[in-house]
Amino acid sequence: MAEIFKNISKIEYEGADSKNPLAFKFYDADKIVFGKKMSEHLPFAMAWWHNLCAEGGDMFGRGTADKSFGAKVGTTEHAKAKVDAGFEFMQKLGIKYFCFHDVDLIPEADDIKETNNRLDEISDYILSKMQGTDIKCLWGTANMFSNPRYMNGAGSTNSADVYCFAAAQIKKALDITVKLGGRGYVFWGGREGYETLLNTDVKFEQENIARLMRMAVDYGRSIGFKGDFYIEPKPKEPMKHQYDFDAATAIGFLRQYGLDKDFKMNIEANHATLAGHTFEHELRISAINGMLGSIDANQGDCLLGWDTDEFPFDAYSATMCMYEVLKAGGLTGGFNFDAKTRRPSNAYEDMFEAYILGMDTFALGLIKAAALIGDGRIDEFKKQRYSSFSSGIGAKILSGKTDLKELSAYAEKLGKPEGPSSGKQEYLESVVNQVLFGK
Ligand code: XLS
Ligand code: NI
Ligand code: NI
Repeated sequence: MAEIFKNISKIEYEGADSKNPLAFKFYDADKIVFGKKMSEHLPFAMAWWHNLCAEGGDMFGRGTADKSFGAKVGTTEHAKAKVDAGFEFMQKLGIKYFCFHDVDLIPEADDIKETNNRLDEISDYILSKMQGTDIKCLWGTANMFSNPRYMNGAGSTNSADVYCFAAAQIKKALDITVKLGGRGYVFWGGREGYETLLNTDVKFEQENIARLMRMAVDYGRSIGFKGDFYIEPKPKEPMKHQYDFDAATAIGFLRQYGLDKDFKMNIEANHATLAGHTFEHELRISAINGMLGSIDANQGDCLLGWDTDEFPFDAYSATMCMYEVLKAGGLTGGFNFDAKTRRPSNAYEDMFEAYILGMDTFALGLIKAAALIGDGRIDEFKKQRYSSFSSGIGAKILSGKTDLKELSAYAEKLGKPEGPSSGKQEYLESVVNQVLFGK
């Protein structure tokens, strides 16, 4: 089969001084950082939809990038050409995983039976491409937001018939995920939410979503899926209000419906900021609840109020992300670049340069997070900050063997509390800068 990205050869690590746009400056796959190879800390994945399907269209204009890969768009040949392009792309970058929606792989037919036949054919083709490479599937998902039938939601729809189509898509997407050896299965509830309470029974809708997820778990386990199911929280867009607002909300939902043993979070940076949180906040909330699963690696724009899905460039944010990931002992999933090149970045080289940027940014984040932990000042400060709970009345509080009467008597005796001590935020921020830019 003909090479698609002809003038681009395998991307190599050349180091921080390299001026070669098609080389890694920080991502050195085999380099050991924090006890493991960089490639093991950072299982990167290619997002089929942005990289192989999206042509850069927006609300005001059509696409600018050619993603035909030499075939007529909308045909089976094109679906296969995307597979060829995707595998060549991943191999040239040394990316070991991909993520997909069902309808990223093939053009959706009017009849779901025909769509499923096409999915069988293309997944056979993907499987044959996987053989002889070390490329694997990170996660699959069903697109239950683009087709007009989902205008009132998928699991949250008011139509029992539409609900069955959602079930059918999930069943097939799970079949394909298992066939391709996927590590995870994602639910992103793009249309699971509402525009107005005037027409919406929130409790009914949420219970129905939970029923669908329960059926997905039961079916997945019955066909041998051992991986994690993920909820990818996002507060808004396309809906005004989406049920999986943020990690805390999604975790509460999973616990409420007894789904917490099978699910974890897939945290997307841009969704975190849309929810009014930092990326690291969402990671920390997931981690402390034992639910940090996977990451959609991208970034938003603080001047724009929507999901801009930019390639990660912010080294501070990547450092704080990797600090959380290292502290949590790693991910069960990976780092999926749910990101697209800007509309005017429409050449093949831009696809590569975008991934190089993303991979280098996370490599930098990893190196700097490991250095922050190695430096120790931040962790030590945090430990000290809570030290009043390690002895005396503090230790008694933690033991649970006290009550309001005793604590009140203690306070009265003191008259006035000692401390609390300074939070020292500015000092800690300067430690971060010193570690990031000191050498
Ligand atoms: C959209 C979501 C989507 C999910 C997969 O905002 O990020 O791309 O990752 O359905
Ligand atoms: Ni995403
Ligand atoms: Ni998103």
